[in-house]
Amino acid sequence: MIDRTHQPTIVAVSSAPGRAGVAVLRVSGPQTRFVLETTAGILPPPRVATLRTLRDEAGDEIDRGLVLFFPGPTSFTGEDVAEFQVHGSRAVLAALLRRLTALPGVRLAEAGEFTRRAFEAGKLDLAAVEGLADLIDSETEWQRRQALRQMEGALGLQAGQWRSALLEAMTLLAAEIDFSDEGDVEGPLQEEALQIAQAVLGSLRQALGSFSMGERVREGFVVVLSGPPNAGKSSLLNALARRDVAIVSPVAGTTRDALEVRLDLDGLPVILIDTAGLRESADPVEAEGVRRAQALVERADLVLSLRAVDSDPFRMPADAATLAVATKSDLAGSVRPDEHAISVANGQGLAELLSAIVARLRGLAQGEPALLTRERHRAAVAAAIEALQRMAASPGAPSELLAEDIRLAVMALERLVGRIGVEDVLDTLFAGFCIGK
Ligand SMILES: Nc1nc2c(ncn2[C@@H]2O[C@H](COP(=O)(O)OP(=O)(O)OP(=O)(O)O)[C@@H](O)[C@H]2O)c(=O)[nH]1
Ligand SMILES: [Mg+2]
Repeated sequence: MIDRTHQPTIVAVSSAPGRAGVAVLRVSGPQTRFVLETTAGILPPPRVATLRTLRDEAGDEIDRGLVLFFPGPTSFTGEDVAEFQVHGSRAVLAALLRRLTALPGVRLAEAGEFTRRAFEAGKLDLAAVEGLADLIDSETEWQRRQALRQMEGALGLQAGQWRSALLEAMTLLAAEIDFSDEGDVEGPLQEEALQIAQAVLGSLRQALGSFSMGERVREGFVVVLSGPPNAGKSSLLNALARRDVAIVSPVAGTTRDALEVRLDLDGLPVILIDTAGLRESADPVEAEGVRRAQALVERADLVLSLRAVDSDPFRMPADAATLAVATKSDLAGSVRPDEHAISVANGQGLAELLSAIVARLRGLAQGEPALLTRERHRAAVAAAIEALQRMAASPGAPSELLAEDIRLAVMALERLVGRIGVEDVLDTLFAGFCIGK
């Protein structure tokens, strides 16, 4: 345990900045009781919201509000924690912060410092901290569910199960090494260890399979609008965004730069990207736009391939990652059976197109929220898989060698939950939190 008695006590506004009915100010550290007693009178009973008048050093009233005291170690950070729920005005918060930070041993918190202390006290593992960060950033229902599950420790729990199974296999191999005489063939204990490793390997592979979905839900599904000039791509972007984002005009080649909007489609986070109309162009700027459009199509999760009903219907091949869309259905023309007919002019087919997009993206998902959501998770699990695959491919090899592969796999899992090799990850992660988290 680290000695925290001389750690500074930190204070920060934990609610969003700006005017609000109520704002929350948090305090954590050894001076918390003193902070409460000097500003809010006698210490309130633990975990009971208590109405108090908050006073400055001259005894003048700053505000009235609810005060809560969470004694350590059963608090968020593991230290003594206090919460002030006061009126959410700039002046109240400024006066209260001035008062608190003037007390000895108290200073303003740095970004993510509350969560960092919680992590250091063992209240959250690294994956849970990442889940908390994602939950605070979550904008759609799928993001919320995935982040919540991770914050509640689903990945940490699973990693712990993998790890203890592997440690059991390691023990078996150690016994095998102890009991076997020189020149002996490797025996039943090694066999048993290999079986355990195989089972863990299967489970790791399954988790790895959820990564691409986890990453998509965290970062957003990329849906690209593609097609010839004047197909109505920018018009559709504006209609789906319900905002006038992109310039629309009858001039072919209007859009050059890719424009993106973030949408919440039935709980799925989507990054919808409008691109330049595809055609040969002598204009270097337009040609660059077309090149970028093609590159975006390559990395899209779903491409909406647009053409106007009054254009040649057989020009555009569609594939699995494409939805064919016939635009301007209010005009005379033809629609192929595989096309979704829409009109931005009269709204026809837009709701159906949205449902089709959601159905396609949902089809990429398995039922449960994904376990792996970041490149860091993928890399750690892939490293564990690599080590165990090597082991599984060498039955009968000296148990010392197999034990080394298990050790490497266990190390990878320790990195996953942040037991080792965390400093650089922590610095970037906590820097991404706001002050007061
Ligand atoms: N009648 C009708 N006209 C439409 C519809 N959608 C778009 N248009 C018109 O078609 C023209 C081209 O629309 P845009 O949305 O700019 O087409 P685009 O595909 O973005 O074109 P580029 O950016 O040049 O590649 C504009 O004059 C729009 O008003 C529609 O549903 N019905
Ligand atoms: Mg356009």
